Amino acid sequence: MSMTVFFDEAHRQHSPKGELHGGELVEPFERPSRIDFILDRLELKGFCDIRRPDRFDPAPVFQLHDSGYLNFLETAWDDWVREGFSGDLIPTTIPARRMPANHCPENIDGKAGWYAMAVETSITQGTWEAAKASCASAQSALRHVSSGEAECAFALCRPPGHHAMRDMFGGYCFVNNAAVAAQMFLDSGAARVAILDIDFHHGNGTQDIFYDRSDVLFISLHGHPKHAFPYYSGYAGEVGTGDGSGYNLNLPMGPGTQYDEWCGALETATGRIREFGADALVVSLGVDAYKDDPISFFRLESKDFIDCGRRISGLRLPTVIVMEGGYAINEIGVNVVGFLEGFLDN
Ligand code: Q9C
Ligand code: ZN
Repeated sequence: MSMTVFFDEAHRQHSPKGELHGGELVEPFERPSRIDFILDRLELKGFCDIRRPDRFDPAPVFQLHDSGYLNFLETAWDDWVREGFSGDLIPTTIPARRMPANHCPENIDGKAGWYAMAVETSITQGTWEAAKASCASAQSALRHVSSGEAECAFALCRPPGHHAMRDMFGGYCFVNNAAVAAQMFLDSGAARVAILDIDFHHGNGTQDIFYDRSDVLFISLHGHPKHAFPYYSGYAGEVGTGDGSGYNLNLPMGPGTQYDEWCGALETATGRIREFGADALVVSLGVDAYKDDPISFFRLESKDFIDCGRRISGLRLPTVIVMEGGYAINEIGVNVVGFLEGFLDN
């Protein structure tokens, strides 16, 4: 088995000056250099098939996301500049509990808050271009696998996607790349697709998009929302609704969780995927469960990502691996590529 990597330099166009963190604007944790560290490690480890994605296909994106939301992403920066602002676009107000919130505002600050699920994520001039290019990588990886050309592929997406809901951005995410890949697996003939999200944070966006559907099983291993972003989503009691009831599985874990416990949750997840009878798999690969991640609280070691990749590979499914989070940038390459090596080694 080999692993083709899809990646687009256009990710650099999303480079906000600041992230609202601890009452200050700090250099964003989700920064362009994350990709450089991963590319360096891929090269060192002999992953030489690195391709630029081909065209961005808007159709599955419009199928999963709200058109008003996508239009907002496309026009937000120009509206912000027209309003006379020159800093990063960060909304100040969000529709909070018990506000009627029946109308999307025309004012750009209000509009940005309407479409936000959190306010740490800045929008800049090139954000929409970068988000489309990121999604295009997931789409090309998907075509590479669904065509039967390969058993697996790695979409080195940036910005990430799993916090992006049907009509909301946040958590550094704008377009839900993993959800788009899953939908495209279905559109190319799969009957049942599983999404396994091993990023430290709950994949609230992916959960939101598929919450009422039984053709996509969503499973997330994450820091317990009592203590971790996104705080208002990710509890074990969130199991899906309507047709989707029983097709959403949240496995939250507490501060200090180590690989023995985490791996038990992973085994629960793979068992559920087998029982579901998935015929394709999307992995939301964040490596922020790593022990030294600056914004997370699990204690996985670098070798654990290798073992994790090996176990997921044991499902023997056509698989698209989509890059999500990971902020310990000095080790991000080792951890991501370790996962890929473990996956290929099985
Ligand atoms: N002030 C992903 O890993 N809040 N997103 C962090 C630091 C946002 C993480 C708290 C975390 C978002 C894709
Ligand atoms: Zn994360």
